[in-house]
Amino acid sequence: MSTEPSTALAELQDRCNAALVGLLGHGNSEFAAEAGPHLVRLFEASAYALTRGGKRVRPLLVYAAAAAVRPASLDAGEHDPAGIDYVACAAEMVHAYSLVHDDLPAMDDDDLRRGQPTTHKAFDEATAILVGDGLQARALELLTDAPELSAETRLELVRSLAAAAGLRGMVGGQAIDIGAVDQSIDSNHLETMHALKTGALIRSSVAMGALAAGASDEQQGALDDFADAIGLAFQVCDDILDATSDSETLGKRAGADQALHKPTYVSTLGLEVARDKAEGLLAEALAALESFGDSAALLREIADFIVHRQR
Ligand code: GRG
Repeated sequence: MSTEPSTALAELQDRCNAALVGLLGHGNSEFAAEAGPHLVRLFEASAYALTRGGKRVRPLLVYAAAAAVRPASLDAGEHDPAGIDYVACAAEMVHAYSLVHDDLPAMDDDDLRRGQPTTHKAFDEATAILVGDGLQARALELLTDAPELSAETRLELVRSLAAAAGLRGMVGGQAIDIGAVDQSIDSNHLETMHALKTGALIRSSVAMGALAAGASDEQQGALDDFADAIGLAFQVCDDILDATSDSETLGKRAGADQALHKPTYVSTLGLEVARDKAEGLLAEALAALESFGDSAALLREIADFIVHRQR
């Protein structure tokens, strides 16, 4: 059981952090400086939202899924970001955008994120909206530019990420979430909401890593099963942490779901059943990886970390 990422995962987090800085800023600082102080500020706000803190779960899933299919896919990229880094960063950019918008007054209205003031507090609301819009667009641009990948693969990657982020994915789930405030919903309805709001991007991160590494249909199917189970486990654990931890440990407001009258796995199932559910989903996720043998070691470590993390 691991509450912190293993050394291998920490190295991939570092790799992703370096790539994020390069791929957000590449060629942009001169461009922004020429365009004036407002654009410079927007780039600063984008870097603030993207590069400060965060567990990097989605990029880790991209790297680990690629490694499960083709371990050599992680070999390059020590200096210049490789194709897989572009894909990992695209997943993180969409995630970071969703957090910036989720924290806005019209959404959850939060002041704290990743242990720092939320982007609209550190900058202003209009800037935070533009940061989200810009990060989402940049993510798709990265997929179209990803080196070493064929045009067909890039197109499939764009399709996967755009679908996961959109009306039938994360944004659709957010709409259900907003509508569920003050409502008591059954666990099936809760599952549908989270499959879209949180699960779709997690599923796409795994699928994109596999796609970039040239997965067969059979491998992709097994990884979808893994992703569905671990995506739901991620949300169950997020609800448990929201109910049981504190804001300093989480780096975001603890107890937010209860304060906002949102139904959660804890409010719907109770704490103990929610904990059992998370462990059951972890077992399901690990079972889906059986055919991969040792090449899925990183995916197993991430799954364990997702379920046993403290923040
Ligand atoms: C307003 C146009 C518009 C769109 C809104 C806000 C939004 C789209 C969707 C919300 C999706 C969302 C924020 C889901 C929450 C998922 C979740 C549990 C996030 C926390 O993820 P972690 O724990 O965070 O991986 P770190 O900070 O570690 O990256």
